[in-house]
Amino acid sequence: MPRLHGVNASPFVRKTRVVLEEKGVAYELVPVMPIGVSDDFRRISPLGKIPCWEDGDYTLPDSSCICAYLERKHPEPPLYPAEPESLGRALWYEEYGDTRLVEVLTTVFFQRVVQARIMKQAPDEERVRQALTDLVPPVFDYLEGEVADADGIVDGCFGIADVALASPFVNFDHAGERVDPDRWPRLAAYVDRILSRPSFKALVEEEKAAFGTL
Ligand SMILES: N[C@@H](CCC(=O)N[C@@H](CS)C(=O)NCC(=O)O)C(=O)O
Repeated sequence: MPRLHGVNASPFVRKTRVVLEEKGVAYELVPVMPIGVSDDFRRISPLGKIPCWEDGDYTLPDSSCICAYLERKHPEPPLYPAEPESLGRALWYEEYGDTRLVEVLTTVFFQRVVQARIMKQAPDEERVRQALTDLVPPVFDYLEGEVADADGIVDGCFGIADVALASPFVNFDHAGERVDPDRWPRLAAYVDRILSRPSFKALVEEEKAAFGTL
């Protein structure tokens, strides 16, 4: 059976697992914490990052590479638009989710969950406050103007863009934060809609049990 190396809390591992769930691909999750990784792991993931895919002799790091590979390997249901302009938009939102959104939302997650719950040290609430007041609002303002009242952000169809955009919001939720529906009503509804898909729900329950945030 193919193996996915990584741990749950990572928005990139979650993104890949949701794609695997949506496509109905069976796999084994091999726990790898991305700190001080072994030489063996670095051979299959040269940047030392999670996730990394392994199927027999074939190995592939990076969530975006793995998800694109899975799309070709298991085409149904399609998660990437066929039309060039739509595909371009989907890849842009995936990139935005993986970079800016992960950066601002996981700052809060790192302090409240990793630092406080896992490392048992006082969270830096000043950093959290700064993230929530300075970094998060411009990102949410942008997304509020982009999301649709539909199954997905690109052409109204659920796909890779929605998986990548919604995944970091699970970390935000673990940190006790949600999108304020009074300030960003379309974004709040969009995130709720995507995270209520069975593929996300099962993983989120598993994570909440592990983090004690149920
Ligand atoms: N672009 C990569 C990013 C992966 C990534 O940054 N993973 C984090 C965990 S959330 C990691 O492994 N960090 C360890 C490090 O940066 O050394 C992807 O999409 O898979």
